[in-house]
Amino acid sequence: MSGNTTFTMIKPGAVRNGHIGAILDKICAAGFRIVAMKYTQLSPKKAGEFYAVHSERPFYGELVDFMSSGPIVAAVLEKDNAVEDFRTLIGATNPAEAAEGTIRALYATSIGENAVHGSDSDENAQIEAAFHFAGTEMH
Ligand code: FUP
Repeated sequence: MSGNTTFTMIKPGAVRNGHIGAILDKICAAGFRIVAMKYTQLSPKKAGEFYAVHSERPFYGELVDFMSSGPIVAAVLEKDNAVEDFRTLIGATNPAEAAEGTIRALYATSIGENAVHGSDSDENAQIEAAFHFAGTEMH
């Protein structure tokens, strides 16, 4: 059975370009409930830890630099079928391939600077939510 929790980050590019409000609007309009949220900045070390699964990939260095380059919004979201529905809402990793109207189609500038993160499994949603919000009460 699929879970009802996912985790997202509005990435530094989308924050710099002034899209926080529009992105949160789309998330809420799609029926997600924000149960925890913060405006924060990842250190290079924390960004490296978050994306450790990609540490052998050629884009890892750029990804870590980008994700630690400015403030982000991190949030835990609830909805039925949260992981899959959120990935549908954000669209493909590469904005050139993202379906029309998706958050990445609208606000991403490249595959590396693709506006938002969305967990890819229920298990990772729990791990990623804990990474940012361990000890925080969810409402
Ligand atoms: P997604 O689950 O859609 O966020 O995509 P991935 O887990 O495959 O990739 C995580 C992040 O790595 C992306 F958001 C951006 C970066 N990335 C690149 O910069 N280049 C690539 O070819 C693939 C991913």
